[in-house]
Amino acid sequence: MYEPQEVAFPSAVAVLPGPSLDESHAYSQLALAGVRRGSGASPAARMARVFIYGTLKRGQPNHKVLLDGANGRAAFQGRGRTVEPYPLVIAGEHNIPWLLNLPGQGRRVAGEIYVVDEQMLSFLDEFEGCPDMYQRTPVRVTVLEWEGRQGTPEEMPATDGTLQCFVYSTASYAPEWVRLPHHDSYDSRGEHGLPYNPRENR
Ligand code: PCA
Repeated sequence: MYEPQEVAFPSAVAVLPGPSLDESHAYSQLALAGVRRGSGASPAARMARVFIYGTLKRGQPNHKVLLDGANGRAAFQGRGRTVEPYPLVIAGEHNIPWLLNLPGQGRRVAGEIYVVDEQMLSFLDEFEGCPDMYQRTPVRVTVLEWEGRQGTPEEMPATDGTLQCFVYSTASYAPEWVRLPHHDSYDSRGEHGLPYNPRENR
């Protein structure tokens, strides 16, 4: 478990430090613009940034779970690409996208950056079968488009244009998956011809 970092609002200006992948930096230190806390939440409720590259993206089959307030809160902040390349493959009988935790192989992967509350983070852990199927790991992302709230420097990318986020990647995959085609931007209906099979159809 992680210790919540209590930071007085709004004085802290947290510029994310360099290349360290200490996962604590994937947590936002402030309550977030566009994400209202539930009435029972503490004022220091911690938010986390998540890099979404697969079926949770806008227009993809599972995006609706991010919009459902019953799961918690999620706010779109922008788009980016992983700093490191990773193999993003579509595998298994249900054509599921997987970011293999092999930094340095594959391609720089495009995705969306969200800030989520702890309820949504727990929901996503469960939804993604974490830690058995995917593991939630830190990743550094180059921000390409930013819609985070103006005037909150805490939430902006560091001066080098990168942000640290969580990502659902996997280290528990069949070895032959590394040899599947590597994608750089997932679309269930892409030319690969491997549309995602939604859970309700399985
Ligand atoms: N859902 C997560 C991981 C892969 C998937 O389909 C995502 O969209 O980032």
